[in-house]
Amino acid sequence: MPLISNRLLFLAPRRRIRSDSESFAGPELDLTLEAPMVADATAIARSAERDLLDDIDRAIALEGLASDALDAEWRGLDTYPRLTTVPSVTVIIPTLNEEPNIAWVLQRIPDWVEEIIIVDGGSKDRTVEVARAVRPDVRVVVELRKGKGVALRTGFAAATREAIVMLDADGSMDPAEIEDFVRALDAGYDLVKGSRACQGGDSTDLTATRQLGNLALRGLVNLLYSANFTELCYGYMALRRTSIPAMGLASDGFEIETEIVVNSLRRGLRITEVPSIEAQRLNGVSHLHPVRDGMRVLSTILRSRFSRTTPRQATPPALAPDSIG
Ligand SMILES: Nc1nc2c(ncn2[C@@H]2O[C@H](COP(=O)(O)OP(=O)(O)O)[C@@H](O)[C@H]2O)c(=O)[nH]1
Ligand SMILES: [Mg+2]
Repeated sequence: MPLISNRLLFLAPRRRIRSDSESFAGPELDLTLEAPMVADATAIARSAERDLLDDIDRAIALEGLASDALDAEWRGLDTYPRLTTVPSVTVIIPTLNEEPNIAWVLQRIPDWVEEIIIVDGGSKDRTVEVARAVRPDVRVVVELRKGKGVALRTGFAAATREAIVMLDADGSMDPAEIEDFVRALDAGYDLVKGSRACQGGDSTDLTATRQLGNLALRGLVNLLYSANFTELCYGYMALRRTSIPAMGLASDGFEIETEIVVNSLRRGLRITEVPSIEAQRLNGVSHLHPVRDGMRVLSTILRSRFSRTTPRQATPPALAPDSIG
């Protein structure tokens, strides 16, 4: 049984049927026995039937329910237009001064994503206020220690859903692709890497220096681990939350993305790539320094490959005192 289900079960609305046939005197069960329709959640959300989703009285997770247990649930309800299961997903977005970009990103996150966590590194602008205005349900965690790696590890510790998708706040990654990542996790992978270099992927944000660095570092990882990745230094990835402890993550900076990949390789986790199209950041400049951060990536690769111990989880970063849920 996949960990994540992205199917909706549509059942006949009992209330509606009841009012349609007031003289009904038969057994209760007959009211509702219309064959359940299994539908793709995302397709429905996008289709003309979208308004059907609005009147869901009660959603019940059906994962793992045997059919007779399902039947019991079914009988016990007063009203239930639909029973539904949706993917259990947390999206984690590290932010550092992304005020002009964050709204664009949040507005494009699919509505079936259950949890969005912003890990803010002490932005001096209105990043957090804008995020809250656009998505009042966003969880904001403040992590004042410097670095994208620290921010992500703090986000991982705060996440509560089964699947975790890492997304940048600068508008370079299209939130519509979240669905592709979640589908791949659902198929059984522990780690799903976005790739700008495989068929269907692309980037307009890669400078020549970065492209060269990525090529060399990716080649090294493929060589040392007998892998055949088309991509290495790219932060659009999804992970199964239960696999994170095995990754033994301890990186503070941008090398976290590489650490996730190489430590997953060492631990024999199931990894796949999905195509991703990277755009230029909407506004502002990158926080990455190609040479400094490239060296950190290199040392992460070598350390992971040649250390004798298997990756162990670093003490989870403590949430900063001013973290807010
Ligand atoms: N919380 C936090 N987020 C950061 C930090 N550094 C970068 N980020 C975020 O990490 C994401 C990627 O950073 P970016 O500057 O776009 O790097 P690039 O995509 O590699 O050029 C963006 O959403 C940044 O706001 C940091 O020190 N703390
Ligand atoms: Mg960026």
